[in-house]
Amino acid sequence: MSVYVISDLHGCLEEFRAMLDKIQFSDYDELYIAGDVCDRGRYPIELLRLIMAHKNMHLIFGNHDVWLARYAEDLIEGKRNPGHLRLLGGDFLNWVHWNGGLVTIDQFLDSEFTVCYDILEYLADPQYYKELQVGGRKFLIVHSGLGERWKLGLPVCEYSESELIWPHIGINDNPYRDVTMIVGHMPTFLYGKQYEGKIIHGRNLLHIDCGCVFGRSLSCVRLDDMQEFYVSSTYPYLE
Ligand SMILES: [Mn+2]
Repeated sequence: MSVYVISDLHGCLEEFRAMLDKIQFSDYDELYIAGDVCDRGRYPIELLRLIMAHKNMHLIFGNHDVWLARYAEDLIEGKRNPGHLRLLGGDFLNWVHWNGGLVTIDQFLDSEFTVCYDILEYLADPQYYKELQVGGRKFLIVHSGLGERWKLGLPVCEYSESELIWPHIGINDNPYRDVTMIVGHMPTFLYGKQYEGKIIHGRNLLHIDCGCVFGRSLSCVRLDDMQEFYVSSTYPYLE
């Protein structure tokens, strides 16, 4: 049995399937997804349903998962009465227009009601971080890493939802000396050309969003031996 971590799938179903093949993922393994299953990529809802169908795949929420959770009920109402969606303002439009939500919304609205309600229920009990121990080593998995207060070294349970899903952290921003933090959220190429499509190793901190939906790669880490796996992206390369 092995424990894997992956992040920022963003609808990249083909790459995700290729990764499961590559790591030979089985019913005896566990996979933690460090947030952002939906939006931007081609198959967000199908991907989410694949994850929901596996009891050994665990979603830790990112900012994009929060958007879908927040608006799932409105989208169901919108299936019955399309005018309802026009009433939704600011943050909904921000998701639709600037954050790749349109493809998720479109596919959600095209799904059967039973599927929509399954998704609503699945997203109703969010996890924002996961602490675990594998092979004597302690890990903390959290979508963005910790917010501005990270230097205070507060226990992770003291941070608010938004501090765990929104900050853009530095390469070494981990206050915990004996805990390896694993984060996504910021595609690694944004930290510099030398990190294109690769995991960044900070101080006790792994940045694993390798920018699959931006045309780089999908990465996955096996916590038992810290081996890294990569799958090439099928998406266009975005500067
Ligand atoms: Mn994110």
